[in-house]
Amino acid sequence: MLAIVPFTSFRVTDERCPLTEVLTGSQILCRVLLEEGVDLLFGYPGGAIMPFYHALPDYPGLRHVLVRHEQAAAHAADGYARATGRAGVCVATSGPGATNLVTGLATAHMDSTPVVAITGQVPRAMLGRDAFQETDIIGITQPITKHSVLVEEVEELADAVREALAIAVEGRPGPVLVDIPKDVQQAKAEWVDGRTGGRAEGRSGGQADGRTVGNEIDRATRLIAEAQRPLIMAGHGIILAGAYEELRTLAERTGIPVITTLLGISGFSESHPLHLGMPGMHGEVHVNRAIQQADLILGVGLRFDDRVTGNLAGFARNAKVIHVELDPSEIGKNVATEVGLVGDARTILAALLDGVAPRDCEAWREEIAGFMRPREESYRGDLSPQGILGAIDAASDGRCTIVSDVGQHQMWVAKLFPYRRPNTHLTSGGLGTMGFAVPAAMGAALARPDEPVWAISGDGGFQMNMQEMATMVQEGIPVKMAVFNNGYLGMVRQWQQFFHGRRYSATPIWSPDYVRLAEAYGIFGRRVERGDQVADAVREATAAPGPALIEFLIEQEANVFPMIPPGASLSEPIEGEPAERLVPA
Ligand SMILES: Cc1ncc(C[n+]2csc(CCOP(=O)(O)OP(=O)(O)O)c2C)c(N)n1
Repeated sequence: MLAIVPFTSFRVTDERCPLTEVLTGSQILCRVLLEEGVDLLFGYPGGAIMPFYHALPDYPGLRHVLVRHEQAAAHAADGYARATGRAGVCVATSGPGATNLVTGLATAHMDSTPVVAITGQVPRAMLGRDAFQETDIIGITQPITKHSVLVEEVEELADAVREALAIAVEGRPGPVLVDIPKDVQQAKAEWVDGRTGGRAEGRSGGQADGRTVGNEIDRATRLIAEAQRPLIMAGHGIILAGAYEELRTLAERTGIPVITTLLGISGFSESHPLHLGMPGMHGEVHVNRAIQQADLILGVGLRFDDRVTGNLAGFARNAKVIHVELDPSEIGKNVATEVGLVGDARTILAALLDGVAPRDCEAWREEIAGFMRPREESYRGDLSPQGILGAIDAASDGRCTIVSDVGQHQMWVAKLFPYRRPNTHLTSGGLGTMGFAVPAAMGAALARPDEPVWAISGDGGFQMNMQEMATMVQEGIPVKMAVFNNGYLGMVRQWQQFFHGRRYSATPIWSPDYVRLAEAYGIFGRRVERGDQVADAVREATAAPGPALIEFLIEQEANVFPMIPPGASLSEPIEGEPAERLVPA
């Protein structure tokens, strides 16, 4: 076959001599991305990144998805990363393009997901002169990235990109930004056998794993053996480490009930008899009571953040804490820790399994069962979140990924969907970013082409990134979208009802006609007003070949219960409509 070689100063030498080419920075960038296994980019072009976009068509192995807003590129890369465990890559131009990525990078940073952002920058000679579309994106993103670099020489570009992709995924994952001045993208360098020289030695450092020593494991196994009321609290680290089997085996061997935090959901099957539910602000009453009664909490891969603990002074006062965490700075940060086990959740759980003797916690589980009560939600009528989520589960034969936005629906999606398969619940936990679901679902859908991916949003969050329907149509990304339309920024309205004397300031929100909107994009659209319409609409949307949008007109003033008021402890839940708790605004 005839190979067509683009004209470069291209020199073929005999076998003993290295193959040397002269490439532009942009070509080097494309090559390195491909070599490192990247095949998908979410981005948006502009002046300072044009040399890269000029080179891109020569590398058909790099699929580029043109988003409609750079925030969506970052969230889509994040959704892809969460679904695959690989780095998601997004691209933007300098100035406004780069700053539009910021919310997405902060989201990835808070939830430890590996996103690599590649930004164009003004030419080196213009740096620091307030040039057109110049922003110090390195400075802006420093606190919300794991690492960032301004590439000052084309010879450094290849290693900078390799390093970025490696740093994003290794240890505790997180976002990395590579800022590349336009003239570095245009500059040429010799490319010798896949390298540009420079720092070919690679990087040193990185997080060593398994730093936990044996006697700490022994102390932990002893505490597990002695505890009368132990709980496992499983966080995102279970999913990031793929520690599903180890977690299940540990739970089954000891009979210890498992709590999954918002980001730990789908780390442990919800149909497992040892699964208890979600803790914290909107956690189940029996879960929070179990925490308050526990004498041991084995926290795995989580931060003990304030949404989980409530008022720290009143959190799990009878419990000793064993904290398994890859990032040592998390240990002891929020809760006092008896034993800190530093390392990857899978490695540490495997080490614990070596030492943990079989036992059961039947009496304790019975005690917890006594805390359970029928779920009380405040929606009236038959169009309930539970019914909608059940229909979504049924229409996909239990094989779908749910990406939720932020608000009341997020809590319903967290608590009411029966997650049975690993890593099938994606949401913005730490930053709580409205607008996340739709673009993140695009990334997840491209990562999981063989199953339905549902973006579930409120009418507020959906309107923050609904422009991405155009991306889905142009790129053939079959995201199924559910809008829980209650006519309010529901979660804020709920706080106004409970704590601000029902003063609904700036929370009623108008929506367009979503069915006609779907029509305008040429996609399937339905409005569901009654419970008896739910199953058909969901089935049809699932079967529709491309993206699909369903608007569910849900109860307008339904509330999420239970709720721990801000500043209160887990022992002080609001369990129903709180008329007597109203306080003046
Ligand atoms: C970008 C962003 N802005 C503001 C908020 C604050 N906030 C949290 S929940 C919420 C209301 C969400 O309303 P909606 O999307 O309609 O969902 P619902 O709560 O009604 O289910 C708001 C405004 C946020 N989390 N993110």
